Amino acid sequence: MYTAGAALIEALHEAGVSFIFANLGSDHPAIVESLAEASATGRPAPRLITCPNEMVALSAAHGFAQVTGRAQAVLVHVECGTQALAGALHNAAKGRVPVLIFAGASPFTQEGEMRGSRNEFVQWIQDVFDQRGLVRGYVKYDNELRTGRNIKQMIFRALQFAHSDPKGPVYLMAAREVLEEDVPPAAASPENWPPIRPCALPPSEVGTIFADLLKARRPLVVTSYLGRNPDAVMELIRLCERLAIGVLESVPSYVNYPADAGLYLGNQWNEPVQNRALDEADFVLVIDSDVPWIPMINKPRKSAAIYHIDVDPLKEQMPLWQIPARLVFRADAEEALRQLNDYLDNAEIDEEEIKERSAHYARLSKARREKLLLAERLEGDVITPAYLTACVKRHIDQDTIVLNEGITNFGTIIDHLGAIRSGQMLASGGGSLGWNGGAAIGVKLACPEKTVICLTGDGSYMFSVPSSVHWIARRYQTPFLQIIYNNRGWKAPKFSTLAIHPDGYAARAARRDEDIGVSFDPPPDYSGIAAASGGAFARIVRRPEELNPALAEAMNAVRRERRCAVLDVWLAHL
Ligand SMILES: Cc1ncc(C[n+]2csc(CCOP(=O)(O)OP(=O)(O)O)c2C)c(N)n1
Ligand SMILES: [Mg+2]
Repeated sequence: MYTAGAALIEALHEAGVSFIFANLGSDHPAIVESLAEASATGRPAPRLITCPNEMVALSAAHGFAQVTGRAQAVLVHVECGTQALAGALHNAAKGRVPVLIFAGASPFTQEGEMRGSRNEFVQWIQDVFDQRGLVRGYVKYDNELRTGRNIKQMIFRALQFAHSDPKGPVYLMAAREVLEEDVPPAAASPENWPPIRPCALPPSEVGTIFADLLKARRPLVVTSYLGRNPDAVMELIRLCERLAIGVLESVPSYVNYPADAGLYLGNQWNEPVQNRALDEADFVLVIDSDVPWIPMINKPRKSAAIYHIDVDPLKEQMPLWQIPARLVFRADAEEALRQLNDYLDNAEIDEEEIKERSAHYARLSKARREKLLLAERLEGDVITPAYLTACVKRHIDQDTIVLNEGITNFGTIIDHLGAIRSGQMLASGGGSLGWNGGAAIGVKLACPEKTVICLTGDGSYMFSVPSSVHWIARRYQTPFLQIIYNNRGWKAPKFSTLAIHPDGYAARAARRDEDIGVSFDPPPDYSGIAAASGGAFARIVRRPEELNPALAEAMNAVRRERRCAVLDVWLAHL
């Protein structure tokens, strides 16, 4: 016999969970006790990472899963800790990232009827009617463990949900009495709850897609998160190169195509302009994208043949969604692209047409890269986001992973990083700010041999709870470099207001350099926060000539001294 808490830890270990990102409370004695026992007796168990903030804990599990595909555990305190997961839960859900969240629940007995019965005042305060309801809009599966006797089965089933496409967070909770229950070991094995195998296209439809594709003069792929699977990128390259199909990324959260390829036509974000490649396209294959374009201003022409392949084509968590696709498929990008590539082996292809098209896209792509190079030139004595990113790029090797939470500089960062390897750049995939610091910890725990660099807005740095992040980073030795694109405030909400009220009071006030509620003047000492909480190398960079020496020192701190570095780089005021 052992406790249900011990069975839970054993189940996590057996399921391949390496880390428990934990913020503890009165609900966790059985778990803390069984981890201490495992450590004392040499029994294998996941490693507990103490996380002073829940959002950071979940962001760390998010980053870990993005680079490994594997859900880690996040342990939080009853309903309070669940609430404190905050926007990180939104990010994991929207980014379709697998994570297992476990929360305790207030004990359900109050007179010592069972081990674990209430003995602290707060257990009356923290008892709520619908704890699982707090997360239900964001998790793929939620349940309460009512006995320790099938706790392993329940953990394996929750992980099966988390790891099956569309992937996402799952939530389990259990009261203290349940976790304290003495239970016999259960003969359950995670192999009996395998994730669902990837879906393919119906074979009869592959020819239908090709009928339009082979007729097209300007075929285009639009994608955002296909690159979460590097093998899907390989298949996409094979298809696009064979048929000379252009590739446009839309708010990419992964590297979906090598940026130096002649078929790569760049990325789009919120720009209120019609994208030329999208306008010219007569065939558009949307693969794995939540927002392939924003149709008010930017969309394909009416006559374009649009096909849509996605792990989540219905966008089941989005109340409003539609693109005018002829056919829609729920399929795994790698599988579907491989089917298309196999079909291609026997298709009749007009090689002249392909030559013409390759040359056309290569011209567009070259012009784009030349324009980007021009933008990287420094003029005057203000550091521009393009210049900054180009300087960072010089420090990036094949073992570097960049985390992008650049907000209004998101697209600029992608443009000027010019990532060419899948996995080299990640974004959260969600819309709740503050992912980057925690995610860097998770990425570094998953890939200790990689260099991790976060590029973040100043607002997003504050959202990321840097005091917690840098304390964890030092404690668990996950050094990374964080570069703050400091425009002294929130530029995005200013853009939003000016887009709707271009000549209103706010716009006029902004033109007079008055604050409309978005400025951080006087700004905090951002890098000082990291130095104080985690001993990070800290530097403020205000002038262009200071940038490269500071970058070199910061890289040295991360790679040689193995400590975090934060560069607070001042850009033009928002
Ligand atoms: C948790 C959360 N709160 C608020 C917002 C709204 N929001 C979107 S962008 C933004 C500004 C971010 O500031 P910063 O990181 O400095 O980037 P900048 O806009 O200056 O480029 C805000 C507040 C959000 N997306 N998420
Ligand atoms: Mg800012």
